Order: sequence, then structure tokens, then C-alpha cells
Amino acid sequence: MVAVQWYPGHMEKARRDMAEHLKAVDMIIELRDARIPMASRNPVLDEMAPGKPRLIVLSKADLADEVVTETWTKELEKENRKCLALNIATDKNVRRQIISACGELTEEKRQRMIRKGIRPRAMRAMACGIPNAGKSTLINRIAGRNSAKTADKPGVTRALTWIKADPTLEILDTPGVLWPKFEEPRTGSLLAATGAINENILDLKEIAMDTIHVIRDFYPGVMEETYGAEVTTRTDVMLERIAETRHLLKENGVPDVDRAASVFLHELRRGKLGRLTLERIKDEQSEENL
Ligand SMILES: Nc1nc2c(ncn2[C@@H]2O[C@H](COP(=O)(O)OP(=O)(O)OP(=O)(O)O)[C@@H](O)[C@H]2O)c(=O)[nH]1
Ligand SMILES: [Mg+2]
Repeated sequence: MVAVQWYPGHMEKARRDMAEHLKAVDMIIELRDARIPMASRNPVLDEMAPGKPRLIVLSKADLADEVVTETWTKELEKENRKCLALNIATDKNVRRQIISACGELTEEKRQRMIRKGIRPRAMRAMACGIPNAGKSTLINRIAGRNSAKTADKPGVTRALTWIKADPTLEILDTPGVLWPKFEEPRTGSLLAATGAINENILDLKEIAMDTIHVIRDFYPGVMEETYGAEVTTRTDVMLERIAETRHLLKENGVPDVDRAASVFLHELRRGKLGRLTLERIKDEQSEENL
């Protein structure tokens, strides 16, 4: 298992900025990746914002295993928390679903304000989560215009920006942040495999091999179906098979495993291997760690 850690200075700055803005928001929209609902959970967020109403959006649900996603969404809903699994980029009713969920989560606060004689104002939500999860895309979908810059690479949003998404909802877009130390060694590989970590710092071969292991655990046969390799193939040999199937050979005819690793990870992210979820709920997982 390869140890990955990515916590550059701009993330620490973003974390501080977010902590400062938390007082001014009524709720949090936490984006996680539906393919890795635990590895994409930022534990620092719980320390920063205990008790704030929270909408968890499992993004990229179109790339995740539908059946597993349903068990995750049920598990993640608890007091003061709602969970929606969405294809943020193309689902038709993203705007309506988010506005309605935010309305429910802030209803109590609104009622409190009315009782105190304060005129109800737009709700304020902070959208946060790991890099590349779809925060800016989500805000643009709600606003109905491309206010926030988006791209298929991590680290696009660099500063906190308020966006009036709707007359009833203002959303603070934030840069994707990770945290200083991953508790589970696998977390780094899973985040890297799904595109939350800057590729320049990664050993793609190691990430690919870790990921192939996980896929084989949960989806036996998928590697073979996609790349036509033997079921018994070892993980390191698997990269050679991928190189051969995808015609990635060096000049001397030797399989180019580095390019194979890169191609494999990109095909995985595009859904070429099918809809896969790379984490299951563990029996020993405690409620507060979900
Ligand atoms: N397939 C799929 N792609 C999505 C979904 N949501 C977002 N994307 C894509 O994911 C990429 C990243 O989206 P962004 O909105 O820039 O992500 P972000 O969380 O703002 O990223 P940072 O600002 O870098 O932290 C874009 O290419 C989106 O089109 C989804 O639900 N499904
Ligand atoms: Mg962004």
C-alpha cells in the first residue's frame, strides 16, 4: 500500500478561511464522492463545525454502484443531517432537490428568527469537501449560470466566493481541502484513484496496483472483463496485461506499465470499468465516524 499525502499551504489557508466563515453560515453542504463515501469524508470538518445542520451530497453517483450507494445514503442520514446521491453534472432535478433539502435543514432556524421578530433572509450554506468533488459544478447548477470555474482536475477553486444561487439560498464556494494525516493507509490511494489528488505528486503505478486490489475484492471479474486478462493474474502482471490490451508498448516491445497505470486510472474515472464503489460500510464503524 502506497502512502500518499497532499496538504499544500493553500489548503491550510483555505481551512483557516473556512473556519472563520463558519459562524456566518446556517448550514453546510458537504460533498463526498459516491465511489468512496468514507475516504472522501474530511474529519477536520467535524471538528470545525460540530452541530451545524448538514446536507451530505454524494457526487458522481452515476459512476458508483447504485445498490451500494443506497446503503450508504441510508447510513449517512442521522439527526440534523440529510444525504442525497446525485449526478451533479446532468441530473435534471439537482436544483430543486438541493434547495428543498437546505430549506428543511434550516427550517428550525428560520422559525426561531421569525419568533424573535427578525425578518427571514436567504439561507447561507458553505459548500465544502475534497478537491474535484463537484462543489463548483453544484453551485452553478443551482444558480443556473456558470459563476464558478470548474474543471476535471483537483485544485481549481482557489478562494472562498459567495454566490447568490437562488433568492432563498446563498452558497459559499470553497477550495477543495484534504487534511494533514490520513488515518487509514488506503485513504490516500482511494482519493488518488478517483481524482482528488494532484497527479504530479503521485506514483501512478502504485496507485493503480492498490486500486486493482480493491476492485478485485469487491468486483471479481471486472478487471478480466475489461482487459481480457486471466483471473489468476497477479496485480503487477495485470498492468502488463493492460499495456498489451491497450497497445501500450515501449520501442523494444516491452509493455509500458507506467502508461498502462495512467490509462487504467483514467478509464476507471470515466466509468469504463462500469459503476464501481470502492468502499463498504464496516461493521465496526461507529456512528460519529460516518
Ligand atoms: N460524472 C460526474 N462528473 C461530475 C459530477 N459532478 C461534477 N463532475 C465533474 O467533476 C469535475 C470537477 O468538478 P468541480 O465542480 O470543478 O469540482 P470542485 O469540487 O469545485 O473542485 P475544486 O475546486 O478543485 O476543489 C468536473 O469535470 C465536473 O464536470 C457528477 O456527479 N458526475
Ligand atoms: Mg471548485
